Amino acid sequence: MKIVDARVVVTSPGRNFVTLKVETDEGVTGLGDATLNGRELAVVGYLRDHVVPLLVGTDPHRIEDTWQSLYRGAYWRRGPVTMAAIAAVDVALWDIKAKVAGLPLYQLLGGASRERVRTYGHASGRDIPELFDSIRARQAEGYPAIRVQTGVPGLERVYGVGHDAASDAARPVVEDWDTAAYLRSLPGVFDAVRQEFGPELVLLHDAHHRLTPIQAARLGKDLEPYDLFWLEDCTPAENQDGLRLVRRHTTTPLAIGEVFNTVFDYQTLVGEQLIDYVRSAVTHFGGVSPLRKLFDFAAQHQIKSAIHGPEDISPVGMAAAIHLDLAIHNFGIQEYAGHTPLTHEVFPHAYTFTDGYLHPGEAPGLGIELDEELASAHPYEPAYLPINRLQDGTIHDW
Ligand code: EZ4
Ligand code: CO
Repeated sequence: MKIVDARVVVTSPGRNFVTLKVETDEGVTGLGDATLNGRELAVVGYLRDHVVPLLVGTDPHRIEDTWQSLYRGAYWRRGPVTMAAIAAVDVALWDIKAKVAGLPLYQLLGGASRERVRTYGHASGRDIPELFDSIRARQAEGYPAIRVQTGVPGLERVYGVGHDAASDAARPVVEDWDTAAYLRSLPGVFDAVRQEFGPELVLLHDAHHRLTPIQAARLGKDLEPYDLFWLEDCTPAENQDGLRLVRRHTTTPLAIGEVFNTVFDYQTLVGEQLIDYVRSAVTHFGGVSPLRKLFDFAAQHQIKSAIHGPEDISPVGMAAAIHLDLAIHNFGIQEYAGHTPLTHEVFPHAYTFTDGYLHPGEAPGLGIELDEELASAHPYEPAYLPINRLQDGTIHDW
């Protein structure tokens, strides 16, 4: 079997998505997600100019060898553009192999370790009443766990709260930020949520990398009475050593990794069990092959999976995630923000979301298709995440 062509399709049925379609001489095709939110076209160029010419003529069954040749052969290792491009190839080749076998991908990954995949959804509100309404809406959709984000008194606009969360402007919107006000207000928000919704509702919170380790340690301690499932991205983790300080001071479980792209980003965090959940997405971590290795490494340290699942991971990336979620033993939870109805039309899929749980379905391969005609009717639109500035105008961490 040989790869005869590979094409990159960019479409924006709500968000921008980059999809690689690999074609073989036997007519079997495979899809992979290469969407890097806000830097989409850099990955398109990387794939079209430097990866597709190398793929044509190779054996699609040699997934590990192809991965190693793209990773090591590039000389320039790691980085989100490179790893998103390699991820798309890896996932497309797994799709092809599973289709040839006539099995859903999860069967090739060891088969189901559970009946269904638990998810969490997003609730947010500028104030407490709006937040409660949002939590009730997620509960009505069946979500068994809910991420809670709120406005901060004195701040006009906070990321992910009360407006379309991620990429929403052709130039970055400026949002303001005040860490002290955030640290003062958040414990009271969780106190109110617990009083209204009781002790059993599974609650999460994402700090979006905005704190120093000592601030994160304090927040983790202050949130302990509210029994969070996790506190996510409490501090920028390029400096993995910083998590030692956070960990020493709080028993609030910690989740990190949505911006990471190789196992090297996790060496200290996992090796010293400084976190409880690894957040990397198939799409940004080089594909199913390396993410499965990360989960095995994490399992040795009692750390579980929690694959990133915002709207800016395409349904192709989501399908790959759900197959892994079903198969691995140390599954924790799957983030699931859902997609626009048009996105579901552009990417018809076998996976289902029922009563807050996902299942990859039984179609051979990933169980996903791309309607190229509909995709081409919705071309790329420049879109960037907002940026944070402090009150004096200084740029702040995410
Ligand atoms: O900000 O996907 O946990 N989820 C998140 C997301 C990210 C966006 C960035 O593109 O933090 O909302
Ligand atoms: Co996050």
